[in-house]
Amino acid sequence: MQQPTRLQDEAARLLARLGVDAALYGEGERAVRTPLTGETIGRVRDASAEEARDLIRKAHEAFLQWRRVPAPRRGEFVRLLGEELRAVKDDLGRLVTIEVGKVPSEGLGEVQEMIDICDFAVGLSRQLYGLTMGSERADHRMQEQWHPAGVVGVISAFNFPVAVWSWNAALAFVSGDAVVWKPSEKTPLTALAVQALTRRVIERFEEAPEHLSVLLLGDRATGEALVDDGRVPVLSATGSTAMGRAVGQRVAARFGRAILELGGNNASIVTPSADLDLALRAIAFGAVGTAGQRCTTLRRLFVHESVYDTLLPRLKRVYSTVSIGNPLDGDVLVGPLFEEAGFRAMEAALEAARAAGGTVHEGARVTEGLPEAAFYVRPALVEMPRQAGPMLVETFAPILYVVTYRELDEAIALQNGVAAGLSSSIFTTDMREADRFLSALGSDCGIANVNMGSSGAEIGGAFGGEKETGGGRESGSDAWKAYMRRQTNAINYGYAMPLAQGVRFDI
Ligand code: UN1
Repeated sequence: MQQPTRLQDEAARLLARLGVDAALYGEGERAVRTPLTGETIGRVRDASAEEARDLIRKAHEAFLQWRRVPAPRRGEFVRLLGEELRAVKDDLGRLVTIEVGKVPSEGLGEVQEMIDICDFAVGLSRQLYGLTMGSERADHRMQEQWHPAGVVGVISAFNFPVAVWSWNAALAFVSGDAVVWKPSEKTPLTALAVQALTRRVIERFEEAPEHLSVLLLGDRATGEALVDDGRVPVLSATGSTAMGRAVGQRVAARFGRAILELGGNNASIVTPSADLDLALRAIAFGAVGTAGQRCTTLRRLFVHESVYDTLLPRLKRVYSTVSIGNPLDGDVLVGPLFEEAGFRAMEAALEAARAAGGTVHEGARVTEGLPEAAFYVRPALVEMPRQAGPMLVETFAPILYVVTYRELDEAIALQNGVAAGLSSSIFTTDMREADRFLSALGSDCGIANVNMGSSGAEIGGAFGGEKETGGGRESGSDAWKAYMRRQTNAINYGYAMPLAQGVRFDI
């Protein structure tokens, strides 16, 4: 037998501390690899379609119990979940770094996002408000109520392996729903850790049924079992547009509700009045941070021609000097790409950019002192003659395309001229420009920021985007409504039986 490697050892130690049974990650047909070195750090077993159906049934039974628990008590359950997350933040953040390759502050930031949404959901548990309406009939009143929806299915992607679950789960739990989670088959270890800590909270909390939170490990077939199950009224899926198109159609075919959070091809506009120091920092984090693997990553930059020659050399300097490497071995800003496929996609996009007349700066693989089975790259900055070719689609890698513009409306049209509609931003100190960008004639994205980058949203706002991003909203604001069912009530407290719209039906 092979000796366990350093990272396999460390992952096992973290998982044991996080309360995961060693049998769950020590054996199984699916090998889990770390992008830091490419080595295997665990093995897991997939759920069969039959096991998946059985667990969904159990989650449905749990929902039937959980919906009877008063919402503020459900909030207390989520408060305990947040407490548990606070206690394990360092270990779970470190495991995110090992399993996904994020630099430590981003691994920890992901866990912080989980804590934040728990806090938000605790308050929400006393604010699941309905409305009252004036009735057109005498001695009548109308109101709407929000009731628990049922089992919420969550399909999450590799790049935010645990936070995405929490944005959905925290809202679902306070809404009175049970949750069945199918994480990316490539990041099962962090999912096992989150499931273990959720189970601890379930055990501590008397009113919580055992299967309130269920984890389904597996690939597409397992995901399909969840997508097609009529006992899952709400299905939230995060991932590629191709995946979301398939999931959305299947869920619609059975009249379920899909919350889709799909690809982004996010842009920023740098106007003549922009504070360039601030813009530079925001652009660097947005385009280079997380090695370009956020759905909110900045991928397109429209720079006014009057500031192009000032901004571009500064940007080039960032791209040639930003620190890249194994985040466990030193203080770096850019970790590895998650897998070889991302690297190949990056190579192909850069090739296509050159063919479209682009000038590519940097973007090469970094191998010195790094393991061969890992894929580290220097992020690429590409000057494009116009918006064309690979710039029109999302490549999940650190590539920033830059184009100049003359008129703000032209820049807005370019920014809106792609299929995705997730995030966008403008750098300006001109009030008119800022508000034009935020107006109905401005950005067509679900997120539009001023003097900030496109990524790194807080949980307090609704998160999601339009067009091929899928239209779903998760996290803050009133996103909770998608996890509940609305009921309209008309109540007659009088002695007559008037009909609406003046209709008469006298028997
Ligand atoms: C994602 O990449 O799927 O706004 C989500 C952000 C993070 C979430 C990213 N809060 O960048």
